[in-house]
Amino acid sequence: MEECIFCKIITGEIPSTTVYEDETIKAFLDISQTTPGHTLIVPKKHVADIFEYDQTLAAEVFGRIPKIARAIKNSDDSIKGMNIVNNNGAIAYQSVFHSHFHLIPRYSKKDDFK
Ligand code: DGP
Repeated sequence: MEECIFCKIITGEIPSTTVYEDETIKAFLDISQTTPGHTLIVPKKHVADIFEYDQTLAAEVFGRIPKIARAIKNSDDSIKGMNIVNNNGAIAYQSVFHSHFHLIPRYSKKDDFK
């Protein structure tokens, strides 16, 4: 996918701050930090949205979320919880059409929710 921003981030053509990476996924900081540590988990295979996942890709991507979520939480004692969000389709506020999961750390009951 030549024009896909996230494909370019995966190849390193566009710089990003990597949180975690293996053969299947890359996790990097969202350019627009809803809260500090806001991370995107992106499959390296270009799939537009969740409707394009097969069982194998679903297991690979979903299976890695808890480990990355734990690593983010363990990196900062003040993180109390996390929103895990996946937008599918423009109508559901997806803006980058390479599937991804948002991990948004929460710091207190009334944190800096944007
Ligand atoms: P969504 O609206 O769910 O499709 O989220 C797309 C997210 O991608 C949005 O929170 C901003 C982020 N984003 C867009 N372009 C870039 C970029 O070039 N680098 C990084 N790190 N994040 C980006």
